[in-house]
Amino acid sequence: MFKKTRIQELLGLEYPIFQGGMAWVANADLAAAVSNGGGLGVIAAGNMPPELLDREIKRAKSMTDRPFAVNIMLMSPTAEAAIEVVAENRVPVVTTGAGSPGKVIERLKPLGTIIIPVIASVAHAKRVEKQGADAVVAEGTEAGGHIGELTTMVLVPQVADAVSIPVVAAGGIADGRGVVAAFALGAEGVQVGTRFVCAVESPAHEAYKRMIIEATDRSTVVTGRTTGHPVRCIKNKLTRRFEEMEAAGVSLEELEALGAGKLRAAVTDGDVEWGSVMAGQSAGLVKKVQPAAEIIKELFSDAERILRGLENRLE
Ligand code: TUI
Repeated sequence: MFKKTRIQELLGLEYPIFQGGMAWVANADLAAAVSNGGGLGVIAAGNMPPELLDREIKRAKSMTDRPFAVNIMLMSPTAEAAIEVVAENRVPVVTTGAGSPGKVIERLKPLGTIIIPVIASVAHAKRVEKQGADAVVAEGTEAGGHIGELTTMVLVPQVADAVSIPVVAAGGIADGRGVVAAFALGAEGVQVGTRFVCAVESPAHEAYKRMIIEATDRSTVVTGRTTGHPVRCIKNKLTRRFEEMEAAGVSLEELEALGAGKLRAAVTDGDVEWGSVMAGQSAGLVKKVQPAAEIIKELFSDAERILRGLENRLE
């Protein structure tokens, strides 16, 4: 077995693994299944109305006694309301994404909330450490959804060198090999998104799960670079239309209108042709739908086996 990392000590986790805070996918059912499996389950506030977030937090509490987190998507118009719902419910851990978490830290740190921002650069990691973050998730561009520029391979070791708080690696990790690689790069934990979309307990539509399972190495594409908000999705009619419109130089408003509501259409209604099928490059590594607890066990038993194999390569 692995020695406990600072991330496990900080959060009281059996395994050093977070579930990604994926909008519309990361609900109470998935979060509770991951937490009950020994990882950190995460409810994504996304664009949820505050009443719905409140309901999901209470539902998660009824399904698990273990710690779970809420992810606050900072670009969302509902972010401020989400901070208040998290405060009222005394959620023990918050992860943030897609922006600067200053307000989250200011409001929630005095309540004792553990705050773990997702960052995509060394500068941002240093800034949040100074602001009082307890750890960071360093997310490479292999990840799904809204992404930064740097790969996990180069981001994680540079962030690990630059900060003294624990680093969790994200982006491209979907199996035991990825876990070992993340630890080799200086991470003390991993965050996994795409593989948990395909958990039995994930509410994603069957068609969404099937699209991930059928994906290969080059199935994803990044659109929206011209808007300043690049997003990685599985290629479909929507991403092709997006590429055409970006090439034609249409306005930001038109591009935003094309994207509006499309993630929910894919996740909830299963519209995988015209919906936004956000997924990481690791989709090509995801082979089946499995219970979340089984995914976690498999990742870490494979990681252990791989490490022992590596040790045998030493003279
Ligand atoms: O946030 C994510 N992934 C997401 S959010 C999302 S919802 C969405 N839908 C449509 C368009 C855009 C978003 C889907 N996937 N991951 C965490 C993440 N954070 N990745 C990159 C960043 C990030 C980027 C810039 C964090 C901070 C930042 O700048 C901070 C600053 O102020 O310098």
